[in-house]
Parts: sequence; structure tokens; C-alpha cells
Amino acid sequence: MTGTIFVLNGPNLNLLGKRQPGIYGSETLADVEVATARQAESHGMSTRFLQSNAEHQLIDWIHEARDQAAGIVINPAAYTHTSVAILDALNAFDGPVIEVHISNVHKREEFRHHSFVSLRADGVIAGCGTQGYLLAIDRLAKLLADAN
Ligand code: DHK
Repeated sequence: MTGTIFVLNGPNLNLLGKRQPGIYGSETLADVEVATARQAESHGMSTRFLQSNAEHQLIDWIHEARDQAAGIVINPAAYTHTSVAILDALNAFDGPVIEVHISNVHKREEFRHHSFVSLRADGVIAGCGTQGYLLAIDRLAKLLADAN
């Protein structure tokens, strides 16, 4: 096991900063990548930061995390609300998992209130903007330190 955290991002997050900035803010995913890498570094850890619009790709990365990652931060985006397959993949991962949503999904449409991923997540952060990713890194670092 290494000190690597996989940070996985689901569909449409490649458009972060351009897409509905009133909901998701003006920072780009590249900005978030830099900030999360710095945050992980401050805990002596590194990140592998990935985004895909394809469900199967996210699942394949979760499988890779099984022997490459100490923990996972995941914003599954719309797959949060639909994907049993991503839940099953996360259930095959032994380390801690933190689920992140940039927006407060509970303040939005009812279909966003249910998360399959929350059945597996050790923590859920919603509505804290892109700062949620940094909070998730901090939480993973604490869980991993406590486990050792
Ligand atoms: C991002 C999305 O793309 C939505 O489909 C989710 C999530 C919420 C977010 O807040 O980061 O419902």
C-alpha cells in the first residue's frame, strides 16, 4: 500500500468552471487538481486525480485503486444517483472512501437526494463547493493515520 489517494470525478465535471457556475462555482477541475495535490502533500501523501464521463472507466479506476490507493475521494456526479455498479466496485475496495458533492444536493431536486455511493462511503461532504475536496483529503488523512 502506498500513500496515494485516488480522486475520482464523474460525468460533466470536465466542464467545471464553465458549467452552471451559479451552482458549481468558477474554479476549473484543473484548479481543483492542483489544490487537492497540495492538500495531500501537506499530509505526506500524493494524489492520482482522474475524471471520466464513462461509468465503466470510473469502475476500472476503482478496481486499480484496490492495490494502488490508500483511500478514495469520489465525486460520482450524476452516477451518484443511479449507479449500483459504482457502489459494487467501491464495496470491493478495502480502504476509506469519502464522497464529495460540490453543491448541496439535498437543497436541489429530489432525484439528487438519494445516493447509492453513500451506502459505502465512510463520509459524505456536500455543499462546501470545491473546498469539499480538501476537506475530504483531510478526513482521509485522519482515518488513515488512525488506522496505523
Ligand atoms: C455534480 C453533478 O454533476 C450532479 O449530477 C450531482 C454533483 C451533484 C456535485 O454537486 O458535485 O447531482
